[in-house]
Amino acid sequence: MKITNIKTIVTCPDRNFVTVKIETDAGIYGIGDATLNGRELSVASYLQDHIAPTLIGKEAGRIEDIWQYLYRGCYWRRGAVTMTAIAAIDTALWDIKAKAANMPLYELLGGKSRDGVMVYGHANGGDIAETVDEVAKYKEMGYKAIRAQTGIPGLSSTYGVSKDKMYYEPADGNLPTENVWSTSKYINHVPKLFDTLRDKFGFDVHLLHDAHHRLTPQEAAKVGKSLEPYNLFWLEDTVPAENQEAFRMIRQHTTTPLAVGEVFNSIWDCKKLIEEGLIDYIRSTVVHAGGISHLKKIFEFAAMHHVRSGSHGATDLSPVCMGAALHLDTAIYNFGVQEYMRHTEKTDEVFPHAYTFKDGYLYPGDTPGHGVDIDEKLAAKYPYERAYLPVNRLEDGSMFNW
Ligand code: KDG
Ligand code: MG
Repeated sequence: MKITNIKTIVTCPDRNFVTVKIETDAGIYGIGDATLNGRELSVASYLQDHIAPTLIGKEAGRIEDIWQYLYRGCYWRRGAVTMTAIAAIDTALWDIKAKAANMPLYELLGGKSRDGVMVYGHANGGDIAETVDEVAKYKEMGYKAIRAQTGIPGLSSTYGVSKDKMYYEPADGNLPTENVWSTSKYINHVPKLFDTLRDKFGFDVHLLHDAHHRLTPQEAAKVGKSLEPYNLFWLEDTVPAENQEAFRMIRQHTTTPLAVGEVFNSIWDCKKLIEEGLIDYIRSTVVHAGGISHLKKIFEFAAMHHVRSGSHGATDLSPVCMGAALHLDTAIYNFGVQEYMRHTEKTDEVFPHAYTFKDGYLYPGDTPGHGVDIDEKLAAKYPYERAYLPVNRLEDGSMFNW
């Protein structure tokens, strides 16, 4: 089965998504997500201008060889744009292989290790009372795990606290929005949120929190320690993990479980974090970490070191990524949790999918492949709209500096 055509589809049904579609001479096609929030067109060009011409005529079933060809063959290894493009090709090829075998993808990845995939949703409010109301809504919908974020008194906006409640869209504006951040204000406020939530909802629901890479190691250690009485499922993205050693300091001072990895694109971003047991959850996902082939290797390496998966699943990762991630989540044995921010109705119409939500779990469905498709005609109705992720400054006007 040879690759005959590769299309890159850019569409904006409420937000931008990039999708790659690989067609074969057997009439089977596969699709992969290539969305990189705020940098979508760079990946589209990488796919269309650089990758597509090299793969026409190649054997579609040689997934590992094509992965290595794209990773090693281009000389310029890694990087978010490259790895997102490779991920999209890899996902589409796994989709083709599973469709050709007439099997849901999880069967090719080793079969089911679990029946359903526990997911967490985002409850966020401008203040603690509003966040409490949002957590109550997620509980009513059946969620077993809920991420809680709140605005910080004295700061006019906080990244991760969106106006939309059921979707999470941090990208906006024709030019980047600028947010102001104060760690001291945050550190004093966040334990109050979890104190109120545990008081109101007890300890039967998993609570998670994301610090969005805003802390120094010392500050992260302090936040982790202050949240210990509330028994969090995890504390996410405390420090930017470019310096993996920084997690040693946090680890020594707190037993709050640590999660990181949504911006990682390769095993080399987390090798030390995993092998030294500095984290509890690795949050990389299919679209940004080299596709199913590479993410599976990361998760298997993590399994050897008591680290579980917790894949990123914000609204800016398309339903194609979600579908693929759910098959991998279903197959691996060291699964932890899967993030699930719902997509808007318009997005779901463009990407019909087999996965379903019930009672706090997602189910990938049994459709051959990863179970997600793209309606190209509908997609063509929504042209790309420029949007950026916000920039952070400190109260003195300087760029956020760690
Ligand atoms: O594009 C960036 C978002 O996906 C990110 O801010 C979401 O932190 C996030 C999360 O945990 O979902
Ligand atoms: Mg995050």
